[in-house]
Formats: sequence, structure tokens, C-alpha cells
Amino acid sequence: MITSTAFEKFRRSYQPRYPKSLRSLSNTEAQEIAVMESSIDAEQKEMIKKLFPATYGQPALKMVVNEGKKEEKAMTIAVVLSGGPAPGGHNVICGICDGLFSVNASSKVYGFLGGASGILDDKCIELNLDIIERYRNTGGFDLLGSGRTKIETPEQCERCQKVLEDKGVDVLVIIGGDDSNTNAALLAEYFKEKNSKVRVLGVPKTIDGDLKNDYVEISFGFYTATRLYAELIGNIGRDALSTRKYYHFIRLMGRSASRLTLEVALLTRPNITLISEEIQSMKKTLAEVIDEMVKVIVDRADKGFDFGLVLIPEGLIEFIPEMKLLIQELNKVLGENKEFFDTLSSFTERSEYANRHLSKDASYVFSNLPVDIQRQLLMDRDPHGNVQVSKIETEKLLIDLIEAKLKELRAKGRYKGKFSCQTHFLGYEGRCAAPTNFDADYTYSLGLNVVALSLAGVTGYMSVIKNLVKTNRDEWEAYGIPLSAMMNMEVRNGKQVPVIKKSLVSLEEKPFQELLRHRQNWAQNNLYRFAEPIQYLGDGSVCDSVSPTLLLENDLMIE
Ligand code: FBP
Repeated sequence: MITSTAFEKFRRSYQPRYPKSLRSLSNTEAQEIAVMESSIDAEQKEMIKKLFPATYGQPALKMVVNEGKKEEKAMTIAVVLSGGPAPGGHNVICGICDGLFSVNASSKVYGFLGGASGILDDKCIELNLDIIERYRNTGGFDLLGSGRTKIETPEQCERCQKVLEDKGVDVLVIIGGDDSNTNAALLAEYFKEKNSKVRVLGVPKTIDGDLKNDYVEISFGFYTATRLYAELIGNIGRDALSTRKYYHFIRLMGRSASRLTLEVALLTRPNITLISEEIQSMKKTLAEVIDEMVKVIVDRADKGFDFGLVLIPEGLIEFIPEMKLLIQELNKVLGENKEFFDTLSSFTERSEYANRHLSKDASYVFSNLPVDIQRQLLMDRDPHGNVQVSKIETEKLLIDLIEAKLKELRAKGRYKGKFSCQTHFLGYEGRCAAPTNFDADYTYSLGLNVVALSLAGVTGYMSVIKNLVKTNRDEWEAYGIPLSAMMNMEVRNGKQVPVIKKSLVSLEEKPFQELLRHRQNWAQNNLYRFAEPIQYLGDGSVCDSVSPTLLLENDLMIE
């Protein structure tokens, strides 16, 4: 028998707060407002329009209170949890169940198991209030499980249509990141073209924080995960300060954007923070990145500090120009010749094959990498064609190169310190943490808003909550934003395809500027912030804290 801890029991009783407009869903009305033009260029916009003829150009919707109570018919909603877990996923489902059953108790909610493959395999459970009770305000995606299966072929779409229609599903809800919401958009388009009654909605999830745009202020789970990593890094910082003997190289999840690393840096004040987007935009080579890191280490050694904290975004390797070129070429070679490549069993065969197909420049970079990194770069891509950066030990590559440089400097008498390292990779530790009050409220609101959008009869929309910086949830606002308005064209597996545009760190934005303002001081001194554990009980000033990224973006001060 599964037993609950005292904390779980206490946390279950937490009542999430949500926007006024979602308080009584039979009184909620979706009001059409103008869609802001997306910022992609005209040529890309035309391509998206052509690919989404049935769902492109729909208006943005704002949820407002309409006092005239409506009678709502019973409805069936099916939910999928997709991609990496993020704190709060269970609360989206709780919001959906509570909201839907409150407007019509005869409604049904199905949960497909193991991500989108659950639809293809027709594996689902029917959810009810008893089942969801023990998942309220918990972390994890274990209620249904998750997966990264991509539904893209016409056969897969047809299969989904059949499974969903046979179950009488009115609305399919995909809770996922940019790739999963791209899937939601494609399915919505397919179903509408086929005149199916199944509608599709998306919910913005990812600890990476890169599902963010003019409409989506932040993806759910980002703040809880960053707070958890900040607590751990605060502890590591205090250890470094206590023992004064190690450099801690900490790689942080975030498959592409450095948003998570930037936020954690603002929460912990490390000595070195690498931001992939900055490196890319300044066109820094790997050697230049290493030189800058070495300078900090040498200067610190001169002050007697042979210890420190270094934060490295997981996606770094794809942003260093020469590595980016290499990875793009490898993706193309591996994507186009996948079947043959998969028959090669030894690393030597695989690396020789890849090398033969690379350009001279890319082959040079590849051949000069440590064998472990070569091996990691040749591993399988994820179903969306991405390199699995969580498996690439960039921190070890950096340490190797720094050690070599320090050796040279020592020989010239320009470095007298000690360089002893510990490596860490923080990612899985935070993806299933119990959501902060912010994420518990945010996700529950997203779930209620899914019901409001379902009742409004729309398809191809994302559930969006805005004004998130306000601690009074009455001031939060609920919207429905067309998924196709968030798309751009990108090369995946060597082909141009429509995808939801990822939000990378921009050098002008306020959170990055804040890091720049402190970078020198944090590098040379030991100003670590010992971030406290997430607080669930107590005064609002402690429990209702908000992400520094959000605060800075709203011109508010951070501690
Ligand atoms: P999502 O984009 O699906 O939210 O997942 C993000 C992430 O946590 C990345 O930070 C990381 O690179 C990746 O998932 C790891 O994936 P996996 O769980 O397949 O190892």
C-alpha cells in the first residue's frame, strides 16, 4: 500500500488560487481580442499560413465574467503529459477535473498513459476526483507517465483521430514544451481539416523556461525547478567557501536556451556563469571561452581563492560556433542516413562514417574533441531530431581544456594556484519537485482555463495566464492564444518544419543585463547567495515568491 508522508498530506490540503474570471466556469465567456502579429518575417508567415490553412489567423481570446449562467452539456476531455516532467503537471489535471466536473458532473476526463504514445496504443485511464486527490499540489508526472513520442505521419494522425473519436473525446489537451505544443497545433489542424469533432488545446510546460513569447510570460515548472537547483547550489557554494579547495562545475538543464542557468545565477551569484546565447552572439570560439574562464581562475588564485562556482548551461555546446556547425552537419548526416548508421555497431565504425560525411572544418573540430565527447555527440537524437544534450558532459570538456591552459601558464610562472574540480549535473533532481505556491496556483489556473477554452468550442489554442508577477491572483488574467501564432520555420532532421519558436536569452533583456551588471564583482569575490529551500508554509512574503526573471521583466527589484 502506498502511504503519504505528513508533508504530502499537508500539501494536498493547499487550495490553489486562480483568476477571478475562472471562478465559476459556467459564467466565463471567451471574448475575442486582436491577435498581435507574431514577429517572424513575412516569408515564414506565408509558409505557416499555408501549412495551417484551417487554424491560422484565429483571434486571441480573453476570459471574462458573464453573469448570465449557462447550462453546459457533458463533455469529454483527454489529457496527455508530454516530454520532461515539470513541477505542477498534476495540478493542471486537477484544475481540468475540478473545473469540468463543476460545470457538469456527467463529464469525463481520460488520461492517456506514457505521453502521446498512449493515444496511438489506446492506453488510458478514466480520471475522477478520488484518483486525483492524492496528486493535488504534488510534483511529477507519475499519475499518467510521460513520453517523447511525436505524432507526425498521416497514419499516426489518422490513428489518433480514430482512438479519440471512438472514446467520444471532445477535446485533447497536450501538456508539454515547444515540441509537444507544435504537435498540438499539427493535430488541431489535421482534425479540423478532416471535420473531426475532436479539438486540441496546449498547455505551456517546461523547466527550461524557453516556451515564452509575447503571450506566454513563463512556462510552468520553471520557477520551482530553478528554486530547487538554487538551494542545492547555495549549499555547494557554502561548501566551497568552507573548504576552499574545489571549483564546482555545475551543468544545468535547459536543452537549448540558457534561461534556467541565468535564473539560477541570479538566485545564487556564482563566480562564472556561461550564457550560450551570449557566446553565440559574440561569436566566441571554444578557445576564447576557455581563455576568459582561465582569466577568472588565475585572478582568483592571485587573491588566494582556489575555489569557486561555475554554472554551465546544458545546451552550451550547440551555441559555440564551431560546435554548432559540427552538430548541424552531424544531425544532417545521422538524420539522412539513420537506417544505415544504426547498423554500425562499434564507435570506430560510427565515428569514421560520420567523419567521412563531414565538411573539412567540421571534421577537424570533431577529430580534436575528446573521445568521450565524440561518442556522446554520435548518440541517438530525440524523436524531434535534437541532440540529447543532457548526455553530453560539457563540464568535463571545459575542465580538460582549462587544465591544459593552466599547465601552460604555470610553466611560464603566470599561475601558482591549485585547480581541483568537482562536477555536477543538475536537472532530474528538480523536474519533479513539489510545486511552489506560484506553480501550484499557476498550473491549477491553466487547467481551469483549459475547461473555459473547451466550453468556448475552440481548437488549436494554448491556455495562457498573464499578469503572473502579481501575488494577488485576482489580478491574474486568462487567455486563449492560437498556437499557429507562436510558430516559425526551423531546420529539424535536415528539413524545414514549422515549430513553436523557442525563446532564447537576448542580450538586451533585463535579466541578462542584471547578470552583466554583477558579473565582475561576483567573479572576483565570494558573494554566493545561500538560497533558502522552497517554503510552503508561512507568510506570503516567503511562500509566494516570484521568479527573478519575471520580476526584472516587470521592472521590479530582486533581492
Ligand atoms: P521538455 O522540453 O520536454 O520540458 O524537457 C526539458 C528537459 O528537462 C531538458 O532540460 C533536458 O535536456 C531534457 O528534458 C532531458 O530529457 P530526457 O528526460 O529525455 O532525458
